[in-house]
Amino acid sequence: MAFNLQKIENPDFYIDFTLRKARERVSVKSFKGDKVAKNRQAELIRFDVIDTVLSDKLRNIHLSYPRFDDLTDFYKELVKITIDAGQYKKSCAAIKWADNKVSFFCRQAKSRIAKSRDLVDIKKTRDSNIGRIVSVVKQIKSNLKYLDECRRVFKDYPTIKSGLNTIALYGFPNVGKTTLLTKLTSATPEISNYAFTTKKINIGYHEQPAKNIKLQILDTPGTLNRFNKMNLIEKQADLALKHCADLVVVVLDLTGTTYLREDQDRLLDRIIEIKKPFIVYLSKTDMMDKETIEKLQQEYNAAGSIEILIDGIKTHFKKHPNLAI
Ligand SMILES: Nc1nc2c(ncn2[C@@H]2O[C@H](COP(=O)(O)OP(=O)(O)OP(=O)(O)O)[C@@H](O)[C@H]2O)c(=O)[nH]1
Ligand SMILES: [Mg+2]
Repeated sequence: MAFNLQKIENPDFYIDFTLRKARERVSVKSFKGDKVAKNRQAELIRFDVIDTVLSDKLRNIHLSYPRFDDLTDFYKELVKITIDAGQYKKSCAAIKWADNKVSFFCRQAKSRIAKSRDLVDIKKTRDSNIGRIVSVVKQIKSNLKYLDECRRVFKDYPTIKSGLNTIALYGFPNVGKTTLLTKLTSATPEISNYAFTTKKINIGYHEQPAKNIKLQILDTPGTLNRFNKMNLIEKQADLALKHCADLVVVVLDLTGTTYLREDQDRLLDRIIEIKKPFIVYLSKTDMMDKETIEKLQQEYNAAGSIEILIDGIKTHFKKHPNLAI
């Protein structure tokens, strides 16, 4: 999972859980002094428990759900296309507001109870502040619900690490991108002889510790030449390409068994348009004769084997002194 998020419950769950914990704590304590003193001690403990337990729950939510502004560009864009970013921000802020309010009412109640010499006043203070706390938590009902909906969407986000040399495998459906990922890394995603097998971004790591090489390789779902009417899966691939890839490997299947060469050529224009460095890789060369491979290698300045591709990748990253390779 890209974000480590906990399941969110409804307000009644948090309220019941907290008040029960507070009741349990108060009931096991024995208090000293007259009736007023005993009640005062009990209610001070009750609000201590309410503050700790409820704030803990709310704080866990607003700390674990990432602030939109802290997200990388890739996740910001992904959030924008998969959920309502405005409503997400508002919901996070509402949880924080509720957390502060709960603590405020607990402090207010404790301060008044500590000074009170009157049993009725102590009970009144307790009931009115518990009432306010319950009302605060009920007020964020729709925000809690929305954040839990977001959690279900976030669950399917790819976990793309920042700070690693990242390569995106890009190309038409069925051309052999996932097969290439399995040759470069130990990832084992599904490979099938039909288009659109890959429906999410598969991630693998190519590591050669002795040579200080660590590459993050993103196998993107197959794309077609329809940049203005992409579905969500294609949009994800496009975002990974734009925001995460330091280098793109364009996988071309020029065996004539899948897509037309002219159509596949247009993907190269796309890469040039978004100004990404790229290497062309010819897949399925075992289905071609030697002369054809040599001709295509020259025409596209392409890698016609996995060894040549790895050499090309190394050469590319060596030219970037900031990168680890
Ligand atoms: N002969 C041969 N077949 C290959 C090669 N690479 C892939 N294939 C076959 O081509 C088909 C598609 O391979 P995938 O790796 O799933 O292709 P993909 O580009 O990831 O496909 P999508 O996920 O649908 O976009 C499978 O049947 C593979 O076995 C290759 O180098 N040679
Ligand atoms: Mg695939």
